[in-house]
Amino acid sequence: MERNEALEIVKPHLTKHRYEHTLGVMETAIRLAERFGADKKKTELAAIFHDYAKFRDKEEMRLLVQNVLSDRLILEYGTELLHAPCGAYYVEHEVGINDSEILDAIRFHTTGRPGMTLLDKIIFLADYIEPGRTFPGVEHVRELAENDLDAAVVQAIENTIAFLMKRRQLIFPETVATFNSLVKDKKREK
Ligand code: DGI
Ligand code: FE
Ligand code: FE
Repeated sequence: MERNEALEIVKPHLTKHRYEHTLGVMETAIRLAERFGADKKKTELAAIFHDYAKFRDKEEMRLLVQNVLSDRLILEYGTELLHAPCGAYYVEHEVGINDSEILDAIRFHTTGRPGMTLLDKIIFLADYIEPGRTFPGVEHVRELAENDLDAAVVQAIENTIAFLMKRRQLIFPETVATFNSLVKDKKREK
């Protein structure tokens, strides 16, 4: 699928602000793919569709997770997490993309997962550092992403977990498992 066709499909599902975020993620992700050697077409499509379900009805997504995706746990951690796994499902069944690497990058773009693929990391990070993002500490993650993808991902996760803790929000166990997995990989390198 060509870029413009994909953008036309996703556009009506997003607000103007979220569409601009998506363009930022796409451009950032492609730059990361060039730098770290990922497939550019897969990166482009995963980025374009990563927030496809951001504005879907929450109740519809809860039912999908419960009845079709059979994931009880995620339902206990607030509604923000739903759009990632539900997005992967809708992109497969409504848009017709069936590449499992693209679908996984969408599925895990909010929480990560232990043993993230290169494409997972690129989409996760591009979502965090695209030019429209202004979180405290984002500039440091952008610098890390210049030459150490894993260091950048682990820093983004640290920031997210700290942000959630400060607000007394629940931390999804897979987010912590992703952090642990990256820290273990780092220790093994030494
Ligand atoms: O969809 P975006 O806004 O572009 O970004 P995203 O998919 O990373 O979603 C960010 C939201 O997800 C933000 O509100 C924090 C929330 N989030 C990320 N990790 C966790 C989480 N929420 C909970 N409860 N637990 C997590 O581990
Ligand atoms: Fe998202
Ligand atoms: Fe996003």
